[in-house]
Amino acid sequence: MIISKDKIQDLNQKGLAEQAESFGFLKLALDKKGVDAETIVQHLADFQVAIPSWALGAGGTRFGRFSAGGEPSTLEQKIEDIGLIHCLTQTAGAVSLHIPWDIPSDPEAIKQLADSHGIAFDAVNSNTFQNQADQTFSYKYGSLADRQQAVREQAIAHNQEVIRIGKALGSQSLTVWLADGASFPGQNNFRKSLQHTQRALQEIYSELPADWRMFIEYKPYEPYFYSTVIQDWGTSLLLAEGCGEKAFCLVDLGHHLPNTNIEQIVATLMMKGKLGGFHFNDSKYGDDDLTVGSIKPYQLFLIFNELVYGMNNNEANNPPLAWMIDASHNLKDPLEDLIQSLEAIQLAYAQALLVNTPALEEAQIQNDVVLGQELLQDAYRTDVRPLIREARLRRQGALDPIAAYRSFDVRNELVRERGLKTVATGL
Ligand code: PSV
Ligand code: MN
Ligand code: MN
Repeated sequence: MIISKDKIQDLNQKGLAEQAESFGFLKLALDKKGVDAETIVQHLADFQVAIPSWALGAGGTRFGRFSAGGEPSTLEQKIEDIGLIHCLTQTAGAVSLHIPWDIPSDPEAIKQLADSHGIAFDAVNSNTFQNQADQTFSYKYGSLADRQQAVREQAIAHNQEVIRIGKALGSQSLTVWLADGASFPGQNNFRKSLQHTQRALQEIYSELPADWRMFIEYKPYEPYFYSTVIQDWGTSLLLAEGCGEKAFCLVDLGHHLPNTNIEQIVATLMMKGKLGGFHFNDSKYGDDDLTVGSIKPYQLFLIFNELVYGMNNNEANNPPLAWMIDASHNLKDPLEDLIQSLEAIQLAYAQALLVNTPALEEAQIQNDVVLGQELLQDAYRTDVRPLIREARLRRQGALDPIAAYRSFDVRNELVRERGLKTVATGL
């Protein structure tokens, strides 16, 4: 075993005194502000984010792909990789599968393996943006929105199959992201595409088990560059409402045009009780899928501020959200990248938990614009790393997961086990 709780505990020893000191110091400072550090630590320890099965290998671009070496080539190996991340961070307690990239041959055995690593099965993702070897009709011009009924039926049947696979694994949600769109004016009829999509989603929805939810993801462009059928949160909401109470919108951070106010979208959807899932990543230009928090950490904090507000106020009974990292690229070791993303998510969450909401509301009532900004930035500028380390420590995770990953020489161990020229299935 490359990593174990015992090995982690041994490694933690030399940092324990320093952690006790920095945590004690911050706890006192927060006490003075009326903030209970213990409650925040508990929230952080409970917070789990799903790892998508397609993020464990090096991502590629259309210009090339550079393998990380030791990449997982089976679903079992993917679960093992998530097990490694979870063991270190104690934050990655779920996996989100992509079908057909990860069809389990023996669902019971996979469930047991995941269970042995403390990993649950989060949303299952369907794929009608690629053709599969055995399919009859092509998705070249569309799937759920396609003008041909036979293509739509094939795509509907695929989604229903994904639900069946997810059921066998204990998943309770389906995420639908559609590539459907057009690259040239005149290519598609907007109205018909949307109507086809709505009816197809309704059919998929009708097969959803009673305790399941359906997440409808939106994206403004790519792979098509003139129009996308589910282009924004409004379209996603329209479609979700057209399906029923188990259908929700899914916000992926990278799926917005530059400068979109994503925190406002989050607030609106939660207020309506219609935010179902959240995909984390970061970007400078578009759907860049960069490491969470690597480019716009303040935006991430502002988004978490709205998420925390929604969770605390149980707005319109918005259900607990399905959290997932949706990022992979071709430079870093993918496991180190995911560890960094998890850390960035925890940082933003912790900072948002520090916001003095009553004072902020009072500042808003008084039109004290300066104080409103001061209150938010006071939380954002607090070094919350001792809280995050404490949460990990209490769950027997690593004080410093990246340092631990490197000290256990994980990547080289994986290369020794699996080889250097490996290609993980998926994006
Ligand atoms: C494509 O943009 C995408 O990244 C979507 O965000 C989906 O969630 C993901 O692929 C997997 O289908
Ligand atoms: Mn996504
Ligand atoms: Mn994306």
